Amino acid sequence: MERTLILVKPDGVRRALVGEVIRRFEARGLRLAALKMVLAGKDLVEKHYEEHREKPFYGSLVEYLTSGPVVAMVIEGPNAVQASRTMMGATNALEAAPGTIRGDFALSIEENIVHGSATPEDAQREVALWFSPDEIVS
Ligand code: IDP
Ligand code: MG
Repeated sequence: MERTLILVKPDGVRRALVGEVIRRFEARGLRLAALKMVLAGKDLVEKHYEEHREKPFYGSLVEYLTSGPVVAMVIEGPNAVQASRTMMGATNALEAAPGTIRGDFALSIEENIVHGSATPEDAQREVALWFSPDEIVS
């Protein structure tokens, strides 16, 4: 059993893909353990993406993530991190395989609909960053 953090990013919310993203994870057998809509502040997003602080796209990335509400969720199941990453597809949506969320709904390397933790260690850190323990339902 594993938990991971998923965000429907502001472009996904604007394009009304929240239900579609949740539907796919649930249909696959991953269980929702927490769910909320958040207008994320700069501080939270900067912490979330701190690994990218030195990248040339960091400023633009933080602006994108704070450009509107995101829907944050914790999903759980066996190998939830790997399973959800595979379902999301490649970071560059142009290269994401059809059948993946990014491959079906996006074309951009930046505006790519969803975030999912990349490793179980990242997942632990990110779940704790976005949710307090009492918001997660076992
Ligand atoms: P991931 O979301 O697939 O884990 P990361 O490399 O962790 O990809 O990058 C985080 C986010 O930063 C991406 O989802 C995307 O929104 C954005 N991003 C990544 N690489 C680039 C880039 O080269 N240009 C612009 N935005 C990028
Ligand atoms: Mg990443």
